[in-house]
Amino acid sequence: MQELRLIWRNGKLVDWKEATTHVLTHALHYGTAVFEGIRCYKTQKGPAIFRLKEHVRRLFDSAHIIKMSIPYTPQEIEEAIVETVRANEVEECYIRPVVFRGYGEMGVDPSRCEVDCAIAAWCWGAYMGDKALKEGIRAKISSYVRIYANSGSPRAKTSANYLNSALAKLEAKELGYDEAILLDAHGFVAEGSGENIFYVKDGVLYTPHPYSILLGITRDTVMRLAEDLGIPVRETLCTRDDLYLADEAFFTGTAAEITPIVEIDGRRIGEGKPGPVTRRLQEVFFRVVRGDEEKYEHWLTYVNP
Ligand code: PPE
Repeated sequence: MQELRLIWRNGKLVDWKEATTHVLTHALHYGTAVFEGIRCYKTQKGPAIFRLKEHVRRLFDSAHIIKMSIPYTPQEIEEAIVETVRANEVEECYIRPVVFRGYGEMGVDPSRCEVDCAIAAWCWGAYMGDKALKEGIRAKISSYVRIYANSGSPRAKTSANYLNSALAKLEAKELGYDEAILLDAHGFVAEGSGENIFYVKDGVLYTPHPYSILLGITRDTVMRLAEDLGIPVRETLCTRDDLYLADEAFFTGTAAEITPIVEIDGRRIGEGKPGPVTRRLQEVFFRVVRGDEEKYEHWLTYVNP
């Protein structure tokens, strides 16, 4: 990781190396944390944070689900995020707000542990490498089932959920694939270890129904861009066969952006290379996040207005 200079911690900016925590922090033992991943892109008007409000809203929603009260208002967190990027003087970065049950009492019950907040940022290029964005990646249906709505909370971006993701990712990589695709408890396609998934069939763009997935902000962005481009979009129950027989497939996420999938379980997807709909959406997406599409400028928060 390329370190930056400052991290926001409970209301003030501290030195990168000083943003530490006790080994008996509740979240470290029990996963009681919520976080966000947000990108800030270089634009003609300086660094701009993409869909800041929506990310902060999801942070508060995640905290609400796990009954953790954030001791700041959403507006204060938004301002702190902007301040963190500004203070680090970067043109582009990935931003990681994290709110967690801190040091206090051991035992599963989190209620007597203080709520600790931090916002860090670092420079993070293409999630699976530049080649992945251009040429696509190979994915494997995981043997791990995506956590389902009554055993965790797929809708909340909690740290605890990411053991499920980490196990799936490790398995996929050990088997020689780049990424995992997790099915839900009913056997329908859910999402990647850190991405939502889409596929194209006969000109229609499909994505799994919202029940067992993190409702991605990039997913929402892509659905809106597709609609505006006149591409029909459907949320659906989707099986692995739907993926095998798709004309195109891709992952979306803040980190992964729009990453084409060209092979699943040893089966070529479409022509085995990023398809025209995927490429078109990638093109528009990168114009939007870099502030080159006026129509979507309201999604950008300029760091130095
Ligand atoms: N599903 C999962 C499980 C997920 O982790 C992400 C984001 C998404 C969907 C897409 O959500 P959105 O970023 O709002 O479009 N994963 C974050 C963390 C990745 C990591 O390795 O850390 C991210 O992309 O920032």
